[in-house]
Amino acid sequence: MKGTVFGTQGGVYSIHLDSGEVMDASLRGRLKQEARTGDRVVIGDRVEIATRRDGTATIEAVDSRRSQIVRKGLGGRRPKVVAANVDRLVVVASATRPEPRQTLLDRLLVIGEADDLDPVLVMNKIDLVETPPSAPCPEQEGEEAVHSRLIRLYRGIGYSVYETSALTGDGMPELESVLCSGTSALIGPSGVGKSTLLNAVQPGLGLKTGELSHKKGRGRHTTVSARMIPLDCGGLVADTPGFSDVGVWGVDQRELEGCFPDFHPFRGECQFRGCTHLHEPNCGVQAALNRSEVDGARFESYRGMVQEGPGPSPGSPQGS
Ligand SMILES: Nc1nc2c(ncn2[C@@H]2O[C@H](COP(=O)(O)OP(=O)(O)OP(=O)(O)O)[C@@H](O)[C@H]2O)c(=O)[nH]1
Ligand SMILES: [Mg+2]
Ligand SMILES: [Zn+2]
Repeated sequence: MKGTVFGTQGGVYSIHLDSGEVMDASLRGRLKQEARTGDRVVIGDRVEIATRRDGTATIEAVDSRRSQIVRKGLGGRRPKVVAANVDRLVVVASATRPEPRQTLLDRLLVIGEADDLDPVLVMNKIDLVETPPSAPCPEQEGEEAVHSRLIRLYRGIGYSVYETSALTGDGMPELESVLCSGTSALIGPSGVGKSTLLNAVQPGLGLKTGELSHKKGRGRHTTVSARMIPLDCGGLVADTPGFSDVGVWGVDQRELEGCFPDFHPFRGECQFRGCTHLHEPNCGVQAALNRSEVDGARFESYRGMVQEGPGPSPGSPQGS
């Protein structure tokens, strides 16, 4: 019997069989060995299930993945496969509480670009920053707010940016139309409202959500394990645990450069083939940067990722 892994917890895998039935299964011995080092079975994986006479079920085999979302913690922690066979990466940030951080968003977008996951961006909690039309707009006097600058930046690059409020429902129909087709995965920092957004898309899901910590206004890592959720409207969507930092795994420099669509129009102007845009003379991307046609902070994100290097691959034995 074939099925898809919808959840994993403590060695128990929740499987949705293609027949529509839902069952728990454990890993077959051989796979268990591999699981210890290799993220062998994650949500979204297509698996072969066998049932024993006593009614228990085991995962006998795992299909090769069409795509996988990989993230690594900073500080050399082993990379982790978050979800498999996803069509679309939905990067979620909040306009405030917590404040959006561009370095983190750039990295998450690169993860999406590297695996051709059509990344889109959600700027949630827009209700906390909206100024009523009648009130004088404080933003016109001072500097542009961080979230507004980021929305403008990413739209300028060509990304779809959805401004939402799970609280008031603003922007939700647009987000729903994205999530209701294919398989999406929501990723982003803790506390931005990933689970709350899904509860709003489908009332009754009852996903656990958490208040921010009062002191730092950060999320409290409420969602502890990733889950695949079938939406009544047709899509499949993964809710994943938030995190505070993310490295970019396994993307080497040549590939990385291709993960910045904002560099593309200028690459043709580089004098050297395979230009890294970091130190070569007559570089089209550097020239665009000097003309402010490439965002300075985006370029710094790129430089940081190149310097960090590709790191180990997921599933490689620890310490190698
Ligand atoms: N004002 C406002 N608050 C929101 C909105 N969306 C979520 N929140 C609140 O933000 C807090 C965190 O929401 P969660 O859904 O738990 O955040 P999460 O991204 O799933 O967090 P992790 O599971 O820790 O990764 C909760 O107190 C929510 O009520 C929104 O659109 N507006
Ligand atoms: Mg959550
Ligand atoms: Zn160049």
